[in-house]
Amino acid sequence: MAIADISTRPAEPTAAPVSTFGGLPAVYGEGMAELMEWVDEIAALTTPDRIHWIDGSRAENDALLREMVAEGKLIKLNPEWRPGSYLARSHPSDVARTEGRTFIASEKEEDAGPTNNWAAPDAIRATITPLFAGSMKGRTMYVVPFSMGAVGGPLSHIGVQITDSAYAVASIGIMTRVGSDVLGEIAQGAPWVKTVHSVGAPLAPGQEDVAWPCNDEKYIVHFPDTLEVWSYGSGYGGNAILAKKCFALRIASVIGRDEGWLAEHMLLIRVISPEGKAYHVAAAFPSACGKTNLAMLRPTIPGWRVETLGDDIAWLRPGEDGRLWAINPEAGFFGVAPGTGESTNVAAVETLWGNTIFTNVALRPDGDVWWEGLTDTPPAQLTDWEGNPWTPASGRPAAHPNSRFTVAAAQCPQIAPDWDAPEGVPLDAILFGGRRATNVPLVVEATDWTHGVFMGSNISSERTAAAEGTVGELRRDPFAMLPFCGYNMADYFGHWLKVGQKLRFDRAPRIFQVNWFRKGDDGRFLWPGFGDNARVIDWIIRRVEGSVGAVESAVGRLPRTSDLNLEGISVPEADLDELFSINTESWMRETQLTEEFYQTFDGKVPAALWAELAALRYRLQRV
Ligand code: SAT
Ligand code: MN
Repeated sequence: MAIADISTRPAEPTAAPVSTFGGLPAVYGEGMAELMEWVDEIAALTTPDRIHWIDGSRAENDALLREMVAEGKLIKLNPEWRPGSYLARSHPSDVARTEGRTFIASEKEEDAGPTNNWAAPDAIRATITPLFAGSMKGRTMYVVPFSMGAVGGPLSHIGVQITDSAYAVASIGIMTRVGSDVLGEIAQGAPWVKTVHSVGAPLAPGQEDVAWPCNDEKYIVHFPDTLEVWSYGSGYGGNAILAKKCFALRIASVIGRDEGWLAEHMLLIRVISPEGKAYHVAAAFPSACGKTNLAMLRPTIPGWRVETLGDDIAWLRPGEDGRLWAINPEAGFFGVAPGTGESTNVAAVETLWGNTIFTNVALRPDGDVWWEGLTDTPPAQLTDWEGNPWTPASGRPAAHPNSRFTVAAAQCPQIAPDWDAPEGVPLDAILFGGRRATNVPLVVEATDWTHGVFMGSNISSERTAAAEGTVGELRRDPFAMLPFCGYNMADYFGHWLKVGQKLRFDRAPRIFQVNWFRKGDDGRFLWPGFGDNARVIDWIIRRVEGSVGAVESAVGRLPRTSDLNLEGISVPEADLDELFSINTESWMRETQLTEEFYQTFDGKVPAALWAELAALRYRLQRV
């Protein structure tokens, strides 16, 4: 549905009521009234100078970017190297999501659970409403209707973000489907989630703006009972692109709980075997485990191919056929730049050829960008992410460790041609990963869905590089969802079990745990990783096909060395043995840690998972 008239930025602010400023979208239908009313309400609270309804057009985006360059908020990169691309430098205090300032404001505290910051809804509204009062003064308030998943798709959901950050608007334009056809859905009565964002930096008349407005005080507040997000004070990443972690994970996990599906922190790929058969794999990894690399894997073994469907979030819904169907609700990648290079992830490097917004990376004198790991040697005369001259002798990184690229998924050279198909893809396997120096084998297959859920609930990474036979301090990140689950994680474990019951046992995806990071006694990684992880995927797919063997162990099904495709690499036999060795004593200690972790949930962890823990202990002691 088209919008006849989009409000534009007038030369002079007027005293007219903001809600009538400029043109309003000419989309009619029952649903529009509620949206208009809400926009009026937020404008009355935040008192912006202008309101701009975003239509998602190319011309609008170009104008927005031009304006940000003129205001010094973006640096246009040299089009010869990086066409259509820009560099943003954030305030040095606003460089990442702020989990300590992120709240779940459910009516009941036990619905947030021990892993979330809970706030009483009324109390936190009373705290943040005064902060939003007048917070957009002197600025433009943008109204951004967006769809997660193809517009109108059976697994898709709609949201609207109100924001006073043009950088956020440009980012949402890449990360989601934005525009007037979404308004058409709203007009026809589709439900939508309300998200409000302000950088918290009102401008007095005549006051000059800064390159990255933000506020020292930050609040990222989720209201799962009313499906709202309110974010104040930050312009960065998931704090500002509310469609991402706030909506597509925290709020969507609550919607999924109520509707019988799962919102997951997972990459999504299609693996094509040498016989040309396609399989779909979703995988959850905590941060710093190579998730983006796996999402864009280039297999080292001949005949295998990987197509990318998503790199961060997957929504999984049981289908009428008894299979679990998945979509990537996003439309772009918001990826960590450092460590992305020709040798680690060539597909990502190729994706970034142009039309990319970089944030907090280094600038080259020729107007291109650089970050640690893009090339082995840094180019000369770099400017660091804070705008200062930089050389390798500077003793600090040139790009911020959490510097990012924001780019359309469609630019990935190995994106699946049907990556945005509304119905998604049926899953064949689910992987849970972690960064474990000890205990966890390179790959292990769960015996059934419940065992797989048990594995997911135990994802963790070692804080310290532990020696073989000991467990280091574990940073627990169940399902890689610890900061992203919008409700009590013990209830979430239970919901995973329930979703499994809706699948046909012979059509449910198989569940596997993987660990690319196991170390030998000497602290060496035992597995080459990267493209060779395709060898692990090979075994997983062959297990799904039923064409390769496994042996039972106390912790699940393991490949024998002869079951793995090891052609073309030389991993010493002793290393292979160690990659799959189960140290009973060390595992028993780990079960103790699991028990302590489960106990933090006040008796809410499902009995089926306690039974898995007991069964694991029984099997460990039997061997
Ligand atoms: O900033 S985001 O939340 O979008 C990315 C991340 O922290 O994982
Ligand atoms: Mn993520």
